[in-house]
Amino acid sequence: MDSETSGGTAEIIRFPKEILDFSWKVAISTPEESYRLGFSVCERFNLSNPQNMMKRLYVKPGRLSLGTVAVVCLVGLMAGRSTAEDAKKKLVVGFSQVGAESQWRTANTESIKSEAAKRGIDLRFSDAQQKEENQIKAIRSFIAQGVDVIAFSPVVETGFEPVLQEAKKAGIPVVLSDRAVKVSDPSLYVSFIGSDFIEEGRRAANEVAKLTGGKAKIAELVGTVGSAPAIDRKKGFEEVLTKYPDMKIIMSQSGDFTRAKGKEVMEAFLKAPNAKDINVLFAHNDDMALGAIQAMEEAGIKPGTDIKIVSIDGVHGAFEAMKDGKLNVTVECNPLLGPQLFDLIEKVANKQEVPKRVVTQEGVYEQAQAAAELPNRKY
Ligand code: GYE
Repeated sequence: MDSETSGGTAEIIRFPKEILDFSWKVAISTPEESYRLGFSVCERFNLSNPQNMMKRLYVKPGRLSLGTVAVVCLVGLMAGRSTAEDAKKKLVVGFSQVGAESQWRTANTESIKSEAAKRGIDLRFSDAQQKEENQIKAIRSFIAQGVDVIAFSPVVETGFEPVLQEAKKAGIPVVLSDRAVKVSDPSLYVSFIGSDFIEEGRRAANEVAKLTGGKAKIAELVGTVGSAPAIDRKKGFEEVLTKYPDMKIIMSQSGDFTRAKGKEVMEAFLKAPNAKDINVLFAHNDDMALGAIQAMEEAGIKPGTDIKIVSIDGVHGAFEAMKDGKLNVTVECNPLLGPQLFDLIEKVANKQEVPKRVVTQEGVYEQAQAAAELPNRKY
């Protein structure tokens, strides 16, 4: 008999040997032993209030009848328990993550996994290693598994329309986490939770203006090409630059949101003929800024002083670098989306109304605040 579908008695059928063993041992034991045995079985099966139950059994006369009563009680309690469990079927969620490219991402993954565990959700987690094709494959596999809800953080904005149509056809709702997609049919996802990346870009540019008095020759380390945060952070940053005629981006290249590529691209920037003009680095995330700091130090340049650095995320490493005077500003982007994400997912699974867009709350941190703020940072 299939225990998932058969209701109360299925749980009993799963443990017949333990039940029989218990019944037999109780029948041949002294009352004290039977009490102890019964107590341990109650604990083994996680039955509620074993103490009371065994007290009740203990006062029954005769060892054989005690054993019988014990088994009957156990059967009843376990049947009740499994019925309750069946009624509360686990929610199955498929989550396709971008990868493990940055400290931000690692914190985001941890937040999602721990929140799912806390809520007893069956999370099918898949890491796309920053490749869109892996993500499409993962989503297809979630559809084939018949999960209740699909959530994902799209590596890039475009190219997901066909697979999202497949999910829609299968009747599986999709929630976007952290990054957006561009689709012609907005009904292909139910909700999108994440930061306002355009606003982050604006905040970064305002900080550059503050640091330089509005005179900046900027090298820009762009995030993953085609990703929502790279597109929108650039957009917000450039929007503010239009107000400052003496602030210009003089070099711009993608470092794919990783520390290693951030370092590599910064090395190339520093070899350019106009490298001496750079007085600001704007990095679309902290990891790339941290890689660039290393490149500057190796080239004998003082990061944070010779070249001012503004980046986005607010990870621990950025606060450490600010404390050491090597990074000037980090614009916060909160990765701890787990609790809010699963609030949304649970509502979606229960067919409740959810907002199409949920924006996370974030701040900006300057060097002078770093030491005091560091112990409070959760990622
Ligand atoms: O800024 C970066 C990560 O999508 C907001 O992705 C996220 C970005 C984050 O790799 O560090």
